[in-house]
Amino acid sequence: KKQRPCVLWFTGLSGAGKSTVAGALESRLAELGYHTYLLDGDNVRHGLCKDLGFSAEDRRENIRRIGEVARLMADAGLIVLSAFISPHRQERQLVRDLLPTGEFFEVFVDTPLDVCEQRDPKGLYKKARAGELRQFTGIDSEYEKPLQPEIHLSAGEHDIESLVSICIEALRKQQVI
Ligand code: GGZ
Repeated sequence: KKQRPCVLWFTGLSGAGKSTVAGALESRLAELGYHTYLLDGDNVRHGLCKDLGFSAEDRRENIRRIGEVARLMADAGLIVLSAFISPHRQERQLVRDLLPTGEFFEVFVDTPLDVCEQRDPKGLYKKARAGELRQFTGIDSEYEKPLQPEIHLSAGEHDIESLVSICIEALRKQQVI
C-alpha cells in the first residue's frame, strides 16, 4: 500500500498517554496495511540508550540518537512513531531539521500535569514530590510545550480511539496515507 514515509514525534509529560496513543495508532495503521515502527522507552531506553539518565545533557543525547534512528527508518520507507517526553524545544527542532521538509509531525499529547499526576501509573510523581526522585519532568525539571505542533491532542478529554481517529484524519489530510 502506498505511504509517504515520515516521523510522528509524540511529546508530552510522563503519564500523558504518549505510548498508549502511539501504540494504538500503530495498530490502526497496521490494520490498514501500512508499514510502521514504534520507538518508545521500552525498546530504546533498555538498549540503544541504556547508558543515559535524565540530566538535561542525557535527555538531549537520548533525543538525538532516537532522531537519527527515526531518520534512518523513514529513509527505509517506514512511518515511524516515537514516544518520548522530549521536553526541550531545541531538541525537537533538531530532529525536525534532520528530516526532509514535511516529514516531521510533532504530536503534542497535551494532558494537564494534575491529570498525569492523578494517574501516576508507576508512582513516579509521588516519589518526585517526596524528593526521592530528582529531575522529574513537570516537578523539578522543565517541560517546554510545543508552540506549533502539527497535531495537538487534548488527551485528558478524549478516549484513545478518538485520539487515534484525529491522527488518522491528519495523516490523510497531509497525504501520508
Ligand atoms: C521523567 C522519568 C524520569 C525523570 C524516570 N523524568 O511514565 P514513564 O516513566 O514510563 O515514562 C517516563 C520515562 C521518560 O523517558 P524518556 O526517554 O521519554 O524521557 S526524555 O525524552 O526526557 O529523555 C518515566 C521514566 O522514564 N522516568 N525518571 N526524572 N521521566
